[in-house]
Amino acid sequence: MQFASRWLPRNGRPEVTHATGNSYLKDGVLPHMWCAGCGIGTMMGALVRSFEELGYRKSQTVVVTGIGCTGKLDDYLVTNALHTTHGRALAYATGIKAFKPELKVVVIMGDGDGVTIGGNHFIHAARRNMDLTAIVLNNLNYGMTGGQASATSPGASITSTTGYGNPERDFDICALAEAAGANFVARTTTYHGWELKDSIKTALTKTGFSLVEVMSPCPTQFGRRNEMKETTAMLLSLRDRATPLDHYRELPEAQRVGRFSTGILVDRGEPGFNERYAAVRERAVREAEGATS
Ligand SMILES: Cc1ncc(C[n+]2csc(CCOP(=O)(O)OP(=O)(O)O)c2C)c(N)n1
Repeated sequence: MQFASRWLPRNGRPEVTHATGNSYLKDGVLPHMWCAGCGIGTMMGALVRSFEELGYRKSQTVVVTGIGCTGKLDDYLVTNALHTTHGRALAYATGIKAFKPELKVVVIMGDGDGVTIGGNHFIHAARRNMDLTAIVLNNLNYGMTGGQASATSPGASITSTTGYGNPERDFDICALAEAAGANFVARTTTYHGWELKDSIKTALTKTGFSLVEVMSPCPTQFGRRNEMKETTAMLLSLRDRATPLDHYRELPEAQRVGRFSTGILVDRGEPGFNERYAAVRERAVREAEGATS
């Protein structure tokens, strides 16, 4: 089965890609398990197209996931894969990349995995500027376990654990990554399929910690409780809320309510962990040899 090869980008300019990414999918795995309207399949399509366009070798690529609907993604791929524990995917990925810097390591997480139970690993992977690409699909709740509130469920939203409205405030995942030191941060949505593929592709080419936040409310658990009963309503909401960074910056505070900035939000280009670590190792070896000679 082939993914549709046409996307309608935000500016309405139709573009065509011949990349299907199909060679990175296991035979016979489609149709996938995700609910109708869920964006995880869209994200997987963007990821495998990016691999194809960048010519990623399967044997050199490792997709690391945690637990959750989003964490099921590695089941579909023929790359190396490591399905880890809830919230700890970045810790496993850090070990892989530190030991084998030549591998391309991509970490796929839900918002629960990535920044709720996994918040501490997330902060420190960004602080270390680990040479990883983290893709967080933000569906605004714990999808797999029944739609409980996560650290990204908006204040006042209705979830299975906040039946009268969420009293907590939500994380801005991109702001968190930026503050912690990530080299590259981008945000887009599953409505903007073409931009999604480009964001992932760009992130994969960066050194240091790169993050793509993919906004895609869970239609089954979150949408139906929060006035997005139909999948189309959810997609139109993504279309209307997503605001390119330049435009977002110009908006007065009051007009930012209900919107989020999209595009490349941070691009620092600082040395990543592997480069810094190699320099430290070299110095240590030099000094140790100097001490024994
Ligand atoms: C340590 C641990 N705590 C809790 C769970 C139960 N659990 C499994 S998936 C999940 C929620 C996943 O939510 P998220 O990471 O946002 O992914 P989604 O399913 O929404 O894609 C939870 C709480 C678990 N497997 N392990």
